[in-house]
Amino acid sequence: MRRSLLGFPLLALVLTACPSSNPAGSGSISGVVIAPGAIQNGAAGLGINPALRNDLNAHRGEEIVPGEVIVKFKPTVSLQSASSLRVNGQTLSLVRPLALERTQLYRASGLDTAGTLALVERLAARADVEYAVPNRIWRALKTPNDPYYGAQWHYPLMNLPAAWDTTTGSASTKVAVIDTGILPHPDLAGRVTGGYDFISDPAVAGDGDGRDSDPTDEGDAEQAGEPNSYHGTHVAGTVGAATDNNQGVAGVNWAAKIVPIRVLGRGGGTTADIVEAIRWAAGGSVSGVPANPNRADVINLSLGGQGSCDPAWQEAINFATSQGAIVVVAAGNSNTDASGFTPASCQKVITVGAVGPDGKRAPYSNYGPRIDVMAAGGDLNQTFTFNGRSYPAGVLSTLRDDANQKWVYAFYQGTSMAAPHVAGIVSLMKAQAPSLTFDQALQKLRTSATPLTASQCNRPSGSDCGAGLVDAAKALTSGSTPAPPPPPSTRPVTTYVVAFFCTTRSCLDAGGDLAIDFSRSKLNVVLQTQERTPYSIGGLEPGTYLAAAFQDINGNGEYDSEPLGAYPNPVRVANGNVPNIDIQLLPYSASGAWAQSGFPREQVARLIEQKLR
Ligand SMILES: [Ca+2]
Ligand SMILES: [Ca+2]
Ligand SMILES: [Ca+2]
Ligand SMILES: [Ca+2]
Repeated sequence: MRRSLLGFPLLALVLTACPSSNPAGSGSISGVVIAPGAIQNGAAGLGINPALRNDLNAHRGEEIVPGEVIVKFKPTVSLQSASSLRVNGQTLSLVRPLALERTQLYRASGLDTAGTLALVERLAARADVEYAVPNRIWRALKTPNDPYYGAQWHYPLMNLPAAWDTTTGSASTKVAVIDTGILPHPDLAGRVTGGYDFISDPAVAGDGDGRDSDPTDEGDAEQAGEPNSYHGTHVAGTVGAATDNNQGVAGVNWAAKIVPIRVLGRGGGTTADIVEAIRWAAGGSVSGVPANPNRADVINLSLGGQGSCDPAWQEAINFATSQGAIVVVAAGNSNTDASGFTPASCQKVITVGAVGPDGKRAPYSNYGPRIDVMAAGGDLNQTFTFNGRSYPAGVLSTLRDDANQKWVYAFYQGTSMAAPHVAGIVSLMKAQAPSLTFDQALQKLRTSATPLTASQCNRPSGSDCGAGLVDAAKALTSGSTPAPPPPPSTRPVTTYVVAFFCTTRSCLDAGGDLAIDFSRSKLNVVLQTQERTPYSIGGLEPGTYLAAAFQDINGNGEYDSEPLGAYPNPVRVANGNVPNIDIQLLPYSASGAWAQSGFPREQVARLIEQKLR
């Protein structure tokens, strides 16, 4: 069985062995390169803080070694004379000098934690002491054992490992994911409960009927040849993939149940279906639909579109909030003010913008006064390295590769990916405080966030990125928390768009193989910065072309086996421009499933090399 690239059989080609360059024509094609996952309808490092303060309150609640104190003396003191100290009726004997200037570790016997802290306070008050601190016990932050966890840079960026030391969630918390439905991905096993399919139009639903109790994702591709996004499965995996199970990826919440509610099918979803889904998610009744036994504590809406919030949306959200559900929404991916988007502009929602791996606003993310907080949404135009392999810096979660019929883990970018991080964190907050209200959750998220500067937000003011990047550890505790680890180092991605010259009108030869003359094909390099990045390839002689896109993820100057994408039909070019030849890149998987082994790598690489030289 031949592999196919969006319908094109891929095999060794009819090779025209004439590398001489042909005269350029006056034709061209243009369109946009679409990043993976764009949805229809818009849609144990220790961060040790040595706490050089002698404020006792700063150490309350910390785990310390009873009786042990670290003392730094002022420069005038001879350490020779400090082999023992007498303070507060206690004798402290020297344990050892520390590899810090004028600093020694002392121990007193018979002290409990409170006694030790009192001793620290007395020592700190001495004229010859620069500082005294308890010998605090630190533990490795909770990191899950999932093999691809290390590629999930987006969790440390939001300080989740430190948050997981406080809580990894509660099985009694429920998070409704209102999206394209769900697939039975093995790394979601045991994490999903209940749900419903609210798509009332059978043609949109693709499952042969209107509303039903099975929220399985039947696909959202509008036309044959387009990939299904399985967006809801990716979003659900971020909220709560099966975690610490030695498989795949980790999720934000390790215990909460995900309630999948399907509203987006072929070409998107409708206001009528979505507002009823929101109401039902929060425990409200909807005519013709059985009562929801899994009332949501948190509702994630990684969808939306242009237009300010209309009364139907607002009424549904008000109802959900009145029932105690906290609604988290994506800000939108149009690099514009979120106030012109729904549900981002609604009241009583937590509106989430996206940052890339560098903590800066992602180039696609909406901004403006309606943004509450920022979260990791990824930037597929940057790459990072994990275990010696380069990956695009998207958000890594659960997905399906239809072409190879495999469960995979793949990188998507978008505010759709940022929102479920926050929904997951709010669900962790709900595990700690089940009665947490919308206002309390929003306040806590905002006050604990790390503000973005104007430069980081790429706006005149950092406040266009709301209160800043969510810090999960700070949002979950009132005590001191370690700072998040530094972000991964990244490099930009190069995108190549190629117009392959076909030697037949179908681009196939009699045997069904691709019929391409590489010497008459043209290539362009595109700097991809948005969900939909314009491209054009000029100098085309009249003929039939196959338009495709590739990326160089590992920065070696050659395109990689994934991601790739192709326009599904041959393109006829005469002496003018052929517009709207839009190329959807397939997702990039951590597990390598989209690699198209039959594709003529060497020939395309040669084309790229010629262009780059
Ligand atoms: Ca149905
Ligand atoms: Ca269904
Ligand atoms: Ca897992
Ligand atoms: Ca490469």
